[in-house]
Amino acid sequence: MSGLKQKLFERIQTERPRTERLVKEFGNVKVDEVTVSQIIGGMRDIKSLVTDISYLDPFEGIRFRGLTIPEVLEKLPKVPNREMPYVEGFFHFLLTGEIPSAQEVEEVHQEFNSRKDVPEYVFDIIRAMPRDSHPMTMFATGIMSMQRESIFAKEYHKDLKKNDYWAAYYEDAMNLLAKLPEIAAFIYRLKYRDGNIIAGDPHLDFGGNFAHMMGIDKPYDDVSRLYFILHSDHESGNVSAHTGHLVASALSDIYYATSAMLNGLAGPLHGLANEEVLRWLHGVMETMGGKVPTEDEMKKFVWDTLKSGHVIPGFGHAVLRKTDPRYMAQREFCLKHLPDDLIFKYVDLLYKVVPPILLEQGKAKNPWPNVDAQSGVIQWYYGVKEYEFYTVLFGIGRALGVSSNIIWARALGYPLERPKSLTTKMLEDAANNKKS
Ligand code: HAX
Repeated sequence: MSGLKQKLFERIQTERPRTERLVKEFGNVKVDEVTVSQIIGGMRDIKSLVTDISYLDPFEGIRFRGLTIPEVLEKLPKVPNREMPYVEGFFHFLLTGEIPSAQEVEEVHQEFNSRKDVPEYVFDIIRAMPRDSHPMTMFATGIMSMQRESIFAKEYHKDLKKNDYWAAYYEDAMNLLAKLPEIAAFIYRLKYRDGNIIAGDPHLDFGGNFAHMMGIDKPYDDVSRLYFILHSDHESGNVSAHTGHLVASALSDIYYATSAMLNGLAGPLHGLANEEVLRWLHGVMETMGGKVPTEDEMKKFVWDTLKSGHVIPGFGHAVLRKTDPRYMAQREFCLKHLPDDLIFKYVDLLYKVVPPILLEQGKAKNPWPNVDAQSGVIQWYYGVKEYEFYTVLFGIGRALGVSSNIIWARALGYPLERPKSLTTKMLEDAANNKKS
């Protein structure tokens, strides 16, 4: 058993009794009440999921395993002579809650290396798709096509015990995660670089190798590490994480669950917002003839967008009630590496102009920018100008968090997810009962 799997196994032994005791001794304790507007309104804020991988406080932002983003970036082992931590070490941390040693990071790196070869049929399938297919469709399809490799799906039919499900999911997750950078870079180079594919370099770490296969020089390796870490998890109620959790709760394997979660991430109200931000900004730039608009000009663009019935992409959030710390981490990167970039200046101006407008409009509960407002700017600056691709980058990161959550859900024996539906008449009856 690998070091990471052994550590995870030990952690599972100490965590299982906590969950079992909660259900057995405190199963009837009330945690929350549910209102009609929550039922109709997308289940906002109903406390009905459990995860220890990350927690999202509306006013503080995300903590991964108890650490804020600045703490994660400071405490996790860094790639020598680079600013950002190893993605491998971060995944170890998400899974076990422990900051890995350099040796443990190296072990995860070796484990990914031994599992990274992508079956040729995956490339054939992606190649056979119409070239104008969205990269997210190609990514989800490539992953889905590998479902035949699932160890869990095979072992399930061979007397696999429920307590051991997690171990088969772990194997599937490691096999899949190791291949994601190459599949994503393949899609990018196939679609946008005339199919000029760059082979991976096994000596490079997860983020470094991805940058290498994309064909982009330093510091794009650090950009990739930062991206994958920031986008990994946002507790488990967001569309992508929740989709992955839901699908795997039917004991669908990690390939089914990951391609499903990517399909959720591909929506413009979720991960696709990073593409939408750049599309919207370029509309503004075109109208402005490439110059930075004045504050008043930018305000007019924002109001025009709202009046046309569209949302301002990259602003607002279902849970957060402050500027997203993932936005701030990327902003810091921009201030350090690309302070004079034209699009960064646009985004900076939006940071000033949009929140007061959304407040004045009085609809959005959170007028502040989210992760997607800033992420495309950095990609564009380093040459990834095909903004359709940005959500794929989000997807690689999100797969780290979704896999961690799914492995733990199986380890703790969470059952099939199945909330109860009511009819509209039943809600009306409940409302009338309350009135009388
Ligand atoms: N621009 C304009 N209107 C907005 C808005 C924005 N950025 N954010 C919210 N609103 C509107 C909503 O559309 C809604 O209007 P209606 O009542 O007419 O339907 C109203 O304000 C109340 O919405 P809310 O309760 O504040 O927000 P929700 O929880 O319903 O939705 C969203 C959260 C993120 C979907 C929303 O803020 C939005 O559409 N933002 C723009 C798209 C975006 O940036 N998405 C990425 C979010 C982060 C993420 O998941 N990344 O992957």
